[in-house]
Amino acid sequence: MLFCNIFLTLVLFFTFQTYLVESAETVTYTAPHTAVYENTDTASFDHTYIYCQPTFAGLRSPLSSYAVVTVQVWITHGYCSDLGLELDAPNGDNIMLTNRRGGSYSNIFYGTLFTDSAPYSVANYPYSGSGVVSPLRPESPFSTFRGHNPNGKWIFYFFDYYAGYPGTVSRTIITIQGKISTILQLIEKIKTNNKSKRKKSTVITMN
Ligand SMILES: [Ca+2]
Repeated sequence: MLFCNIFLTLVLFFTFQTYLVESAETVTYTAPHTAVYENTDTASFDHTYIYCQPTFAGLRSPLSSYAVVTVQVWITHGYCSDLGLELDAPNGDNIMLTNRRGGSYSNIFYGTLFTDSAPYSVANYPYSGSGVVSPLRPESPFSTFRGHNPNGKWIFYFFDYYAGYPGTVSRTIITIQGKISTILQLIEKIKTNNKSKRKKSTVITMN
């Protein structure tokens, strides 16, 4: 099995790869800490991989421990377990969003939002038919990227591991939200105040 995976990887890397065109992509900054990358290029792939390279700039670094990263994809595919999706951060950290999931069903990932807050993981969702499943947690959490500089070039890969049944991607959205929500900010403030009070109290007791 290991040999099989290595062989497939080698075949994929020596196969022609396509970059989703830059003219179809935009990055929108809605706040100093939030960026939305969207690529509407359409490309088909079978037994190869394609990719896009969003570049983010001006985000607060490092990503806070509350940062939320999500990815939404629109991929038509007749046999979804052919697929692998991988997101690489500028520092080289990477996670798999899906790795050979969805069995023989079609179009499971046509509109899927991958988010750490989804009730089901892509790995344990009870797939029982064709059609979009959303939202899903990725194979490894997006929180992997917290604590690192989000600015720079990210790479998002679309793999198709087996010949036959091509995939077609028509839209990709990657969102990085580094800003702490108002409620979380309030909770943090209360925690900080409580710690401060406890420290003062300890000092008084010792004196
Ligand atoms: Ca295929």
